Amino acid sequence: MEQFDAIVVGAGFSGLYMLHKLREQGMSARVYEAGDNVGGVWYWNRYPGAKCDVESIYYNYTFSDALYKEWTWTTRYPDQPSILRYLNHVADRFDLRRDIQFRTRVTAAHYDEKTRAWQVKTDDGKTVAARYFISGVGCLSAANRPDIKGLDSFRGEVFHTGTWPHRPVDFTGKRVGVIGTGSSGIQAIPVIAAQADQLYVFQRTPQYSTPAADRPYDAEHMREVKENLGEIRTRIRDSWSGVPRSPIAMDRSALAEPPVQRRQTYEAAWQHGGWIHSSYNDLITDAQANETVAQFVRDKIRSIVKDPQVADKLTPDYLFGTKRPVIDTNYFQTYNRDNVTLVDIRQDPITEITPDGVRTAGTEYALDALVLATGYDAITGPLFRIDIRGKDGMSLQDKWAGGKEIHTYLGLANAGFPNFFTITGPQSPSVLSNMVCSIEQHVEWIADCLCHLRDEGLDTIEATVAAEQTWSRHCAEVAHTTLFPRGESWYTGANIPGKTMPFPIYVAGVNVYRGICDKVAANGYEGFALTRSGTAR
Ligand code: NA7
Repeated sequence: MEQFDAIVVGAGFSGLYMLHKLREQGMSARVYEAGDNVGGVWYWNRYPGAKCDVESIYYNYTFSDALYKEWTWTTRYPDQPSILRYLNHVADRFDLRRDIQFRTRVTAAHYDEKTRAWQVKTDDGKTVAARYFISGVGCLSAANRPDIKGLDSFRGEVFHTGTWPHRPVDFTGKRVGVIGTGSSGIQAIPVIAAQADQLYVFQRTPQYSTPAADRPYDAEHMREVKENLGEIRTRIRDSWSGVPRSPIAMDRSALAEPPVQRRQTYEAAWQHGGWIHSSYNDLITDAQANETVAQFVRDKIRSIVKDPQVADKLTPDYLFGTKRPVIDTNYFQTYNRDNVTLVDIRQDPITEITPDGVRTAGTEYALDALVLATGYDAITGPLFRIDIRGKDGMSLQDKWAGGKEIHTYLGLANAGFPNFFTITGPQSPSVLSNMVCSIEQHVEWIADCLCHLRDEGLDTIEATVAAEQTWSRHCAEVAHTTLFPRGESWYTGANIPGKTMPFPIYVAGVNVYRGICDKVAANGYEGFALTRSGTAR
């Protein structure tokens, strides 16, 4: 059986950097990747209009000055082709591909207590062994194909935004249906509307979305940025979300300002584009403050959408930001087009999909193509697709009661699963942060940890049950100081029938979180049991 120091799953931002760090430290590693090239979620997410909503200059690695200097982003928000080009460049620049096995899915990883190694099985029928098993599967990589009666009978083409084909898709002259209005749907809808003959949008829940105000970066700005990576890195790391914010905006309460001034602040944020919820410091902790921004966005929707009945259907009534907020390019404007019809499937539910289209209780919509913008089995979904078993054959799925009870230490490690690390795992800042910032932090922490084990001649590291309980409790306590757990969203599995999760994200901020992780390491990996040749330390 082939043996490695580490096996890494996934060749997205996490897996690529993890591989680079492992190599730098002289460790042998193999990355398994299901796709036939690098990119992770950005390899699969090729739907029309796919973009990241973290600004380009922050949504990239900051570990290498040379890499930062040689890459030039051309627009404020990076689109999917640019991100994929960037990750291909990283893979080539650091010569990563030779340790990545593409077109291979990891199906199982079992910890063998006798050899203190992970046995990793892949769908090509092989098994390899490694001391460390590292997940870089991401949080949004298990596509949610909805279980709608008759879906397989549809005669036209069916696409999922998360597994878009790698060939051009042309909707010209076609009648297209889009189910779902999350980030993916909201990005795709204006682009598809401009191409298709008719577009029908099947909306279950309306969204708060604000303009991205995407624009080209000018050359002078990029030059300055490249000269200042050190400062940018510090601002990223010192922020709450991994995206630097204006400190002036962040230290004010929305309720402390008179309504006229508050509206001016929101208007300025709306015009500037991007995340409006960082305008004040209590929009996500105080329901009354939250209502001020929610009402502002509702008014905007009503002012943009000409048909008041359509505007009503598009207007959300829940807490702002508890469902992942979205930024868009001409989303609400798209409903003013003659070729776009909004179908509110809460009022008029889809009863089935027929060979010819979508049938609701009231109407039949004839379609040539159907786009499922129905999101992901998020956060736990990608991990549960692998049969991960720790000591005594315990599966991760059982340990977390199918996701109903998540217990981790720092969102990085699990009691009962020695030498297993989850990059951006549940109970870390993950999807409520700039993922690249959180990935770099986790990868560097894991790499330092593995060096420590090697230098000290230690075989295993395993979270203690006590540390895990304390962390999970702390995570929940912090979450409940915010409004996040009150929302119905993929954060808690509300989008998947039968799935419920405790709120799985550590929301004290990437700055606070980094400090905690660093302290754990500085204190000799406090909260972990470290073993050498069978003895616990
Ligand atoms: P999201 O944000 O989960 O959006 C999925 C959308 O699909 C959302 O509007 C869902 O409605 C809708 N949906 C899901 N299942 C169904 C069924 N069965 N019937 C009708 N409508 C359905 O996924 P995205 O891909 O847009 O974005 C994921 C993340 O990627 C995003 O947040 C960013 O972090 C990047 P619901 O709201 O559940 O009622």
